[in-house]
Amino acid sequence: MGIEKIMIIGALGQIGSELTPALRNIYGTDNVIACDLKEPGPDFKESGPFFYSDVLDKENISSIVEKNGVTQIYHLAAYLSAKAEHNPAMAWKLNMEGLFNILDVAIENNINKLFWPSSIAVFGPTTPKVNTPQTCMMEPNTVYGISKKAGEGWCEWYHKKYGLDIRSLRYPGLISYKTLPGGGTTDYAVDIFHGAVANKRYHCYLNGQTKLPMMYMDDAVRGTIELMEADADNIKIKSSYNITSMSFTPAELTAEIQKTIPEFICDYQPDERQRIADSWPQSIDDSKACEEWGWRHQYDLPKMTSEMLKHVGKLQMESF
Ligand code: NAD
Ligand code: AKB
Repeated sequence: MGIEKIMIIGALGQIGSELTPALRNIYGTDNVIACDLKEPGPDFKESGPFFYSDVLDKENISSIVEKNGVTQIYHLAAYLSAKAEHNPAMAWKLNMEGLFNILDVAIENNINKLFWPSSIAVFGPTTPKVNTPQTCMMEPNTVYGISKKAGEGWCEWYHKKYGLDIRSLRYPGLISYKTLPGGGTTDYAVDIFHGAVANKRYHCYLNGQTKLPMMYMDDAVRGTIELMEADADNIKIKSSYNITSMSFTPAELTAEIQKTIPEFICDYQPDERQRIADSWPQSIDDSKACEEWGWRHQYDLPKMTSEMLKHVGKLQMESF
């Protein structure tokens, strides 16, 4: 096989801003093309090829793929859960039409491999909440969850009909410090660190006992690349793999932060995101990912908390 040329759509988001440099380290800066609807900051712009592009503009995406000889696509552009509930029509359009455009561009241009992320949002109130299995009752009741479940079905269908090598992970809530999250229900687990470091205070929009599956971004980026580099024969699940690292409640995360910042206070003012969180699993069974392509998480709650406090603290020092 020749040199891979990788296109990342939604490269300026929470995942893309960390996945892009990680892929550039492996495949070479010029072989990883970042695309987004937003204008990048000067650092990102200077760090490698960038194209302003809208995933809903199929012709434009197709021409970038053709002109640059793209062989792999990572499609990350989507409306996340909380934002999608406020704008269901736009969320459905972006999450579904965007995916169809990429699936079709992939077929028309003989793309070798496609990555598209799903989410724990595919599960719903009738799903077993603890150690949620790979395959079980899935009746999501959010716009976002419905779009991710439909997306998983379409990925399987494109694989069956066209043999497209499409790989996917059901990410839990992702925790990172480089870019703020983009409108999800699990965002509190990032915001809380900024509140703790800046003001020693945080108002949490979920109640203290809401347990959700979470993952530190380093694990998510490494897992994504390992999935994409795994031997195709090992990727038996064509919808999307369960993966996880840890599960905790806001009260447990607060207690972990208080080990370093004892004065930190978190209070709880649940809003409409509580309903979304209550419909999702508390913990995930990721044994299929472990067995089939060797997934192992490296960050637990104490290790993630210590990394986040260190990096968020550094960012706040630099901003003075
Ligand atoms: P994000 O909202 O931080 O980033 C999305 C990026 O897509 C943004 O930079 C945005 O400008 C761009 N974008 C939006 N509309 C676009 C369009 N029409 N054309 C091109 N780009 C467009 O999202 P994220 O957190 O990085 O998530 C990426 C993917 O991972 C999404 O599919 C999301 O559902 C999935 N996911 C994320 C999490 C998480 O916790 N972050 C968890 C589960 C699944
Ligand atoms: C969200 O909260 O919407 C995302 C997700 C779990 O998909 N972080």
